[in-house]
Amino acid sequence: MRRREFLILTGGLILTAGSAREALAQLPKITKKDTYRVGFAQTESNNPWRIAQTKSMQDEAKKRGWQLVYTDAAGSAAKQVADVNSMIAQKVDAIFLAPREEKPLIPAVMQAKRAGIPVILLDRSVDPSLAKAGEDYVTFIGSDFIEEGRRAGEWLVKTMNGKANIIELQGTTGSSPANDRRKGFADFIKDHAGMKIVASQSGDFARDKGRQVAETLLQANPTATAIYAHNDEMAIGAIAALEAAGKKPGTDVTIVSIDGTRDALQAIIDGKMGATVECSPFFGPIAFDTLVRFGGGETIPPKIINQDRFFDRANAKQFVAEAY
Ligand code: GYE
Repeated sequence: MRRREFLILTGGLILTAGSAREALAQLPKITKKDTYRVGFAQTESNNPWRIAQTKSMQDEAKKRGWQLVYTDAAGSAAKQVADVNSMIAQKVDAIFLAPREEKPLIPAVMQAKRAGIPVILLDRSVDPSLAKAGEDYVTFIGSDFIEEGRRAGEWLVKTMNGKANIIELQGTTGSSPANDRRKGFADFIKDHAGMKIVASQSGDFARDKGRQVAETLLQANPTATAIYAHNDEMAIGAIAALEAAGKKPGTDVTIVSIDGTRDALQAIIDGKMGATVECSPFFGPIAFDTLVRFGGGETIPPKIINQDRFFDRANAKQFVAEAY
C-alpha cells in the first residue's frame, strides 16, 4: 500500500522529472516531399498585422502548391489549443503555430510532439522553461522583442531629452511580445532618472481596447508626456483618446510604438505619432523555407530572427505605400 502511494506521488508530483523525460524524446521528423499539407494556427484576426501575416502564409502555400489548413483562434488560447488538436487529428505534416500566450499553448506543442508532428513557432514564443526548441518544437521564427522595446526606449530618451512621464500600453497579458517589449524598454530607460513609467496596463494589442485604456490612464495621469504602446493598433487607439481629451497627439504627448502598419506610418507623416519599430508580419517565405530545410534533414537553429527597420519622420513617407 505504502509503496503504491509513493509511486502515485512520484508520478503525479515530480513534474520536472516528467518534463525532463519528455524533453529527451526526439523531435518529430518529416520525410522529404515535394509538397506538404501544413496547419497554420492563427491567434486572432482583429488587426492589420494578423491579416498581413495570414495573407503571407496563404500566398506562399498557393505559390508552392501546398495545402494549408488554417484556423483562427479569435483571441482565445483555449480555442487555439483545440485548433491544434484538430490539426493533429487531421494528420497534417507539420504545424505552424503563433501561440497567443506563453504558457497556455504548451499542451498543444506537447500533444503535437507526442503525435509525431513537428511544430514551428511563428512570431510569438512559448515559456522557455516549459518547452524547448530542437526538442519539443523545431524553432521559433520572429522578431527580437527585447530589442524592439530597447529601440523604442532609445528613441524616446533621445526625443524627450531624457525626461518623460510615460504611459505604457502593454500587449496581450502573458504573450511573449508583451513580456519582452516591456522588459527591453524598462531595462533601457532605467539608467535615465528622468524617464518614469507613471502607468502601465494591457490594451490586449487591440485598437479599441488601447483607446479605452489610454483614456482611463490619461485621466488618472494628466502630467503624462509620452505613450509607449506595444503595438501600432493601440497607439492609434491612444491618438483617438488624446484627441477626445482635447490634447494634441505628437505635440502634447509623444507616441512611440512597434509594428510599422500603414496607419502608423500615416500618423507619423501627419505628426501625430513619433516613431515605430518595425516588426515584420511577412512570414510565408521564411516559414515554408525552414520546413523544407527541416524535411531535408538540416539542423535548424533554435531561433531565426527577422531583421527589422525603424520608421520615423525621416522615412515614413518613403515606406507608407508599401506598408500593410
Ligand atoms: O506586434 C501585434 C500582434 O506577435 C509580434 O502581435 C506579434 C504581435 C504584433 O497582434 O500587432
